[in-house]
Amino acid sequence: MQDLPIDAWCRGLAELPEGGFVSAVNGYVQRFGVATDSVARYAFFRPDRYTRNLVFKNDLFEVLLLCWDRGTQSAIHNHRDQECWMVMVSGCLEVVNYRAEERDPSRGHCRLSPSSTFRITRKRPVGIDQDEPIHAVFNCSDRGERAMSVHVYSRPFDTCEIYDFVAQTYRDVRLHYDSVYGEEDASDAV
Ligand code: CSS
Ligand code: FE2
Repeated sequence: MQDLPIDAWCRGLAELPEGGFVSAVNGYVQRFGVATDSVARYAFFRPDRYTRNLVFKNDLFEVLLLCWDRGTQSAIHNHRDQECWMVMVSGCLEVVNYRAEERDPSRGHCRLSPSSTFRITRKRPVGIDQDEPIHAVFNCSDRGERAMSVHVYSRPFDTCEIYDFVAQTYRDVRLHYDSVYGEEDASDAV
């Protein structure tokens, strides 16, 4: 695997053909990693939650740098039926997948069961399995270090469903950027 600076990595993605984009990205993330020292201008951490930092966006896909401080994790969520790839820049993430056992949209009810767990490392980028689209993500880095991951979403989406495992409910939430092209976006930050 060859590491590229993040801006060159995004330009390479943008050159992939739109027809067959999914398999082209599968190959691309296996061949090219993101150089850790190239992401500093996009990296904003918060101690209480992970941050979403926009690096590149066109009609077909967006690239975000997600910054995971010690102990942070995502809610249980989905990706609106969009494709997602995750590439580690530093540290390690653990993904817990869930299966929807029963769902009643009329009352926002969904009962989940955990299905599988896996880790993403620099050597092992992953695509989210469209058959298991509900997941939560944890920073599982050794010695409680920070983690950074690059996420490709195709097509871009700005809402998702989040799930409450215990209450067996789910609802739509809007997704926000904490920074856009390296600028902290106070108006849009949650
Ligand atoms: N999908 C989450 C990150 S965990 S895969 C997000 O975009 O915020
Ligand atoms: Fe996700």
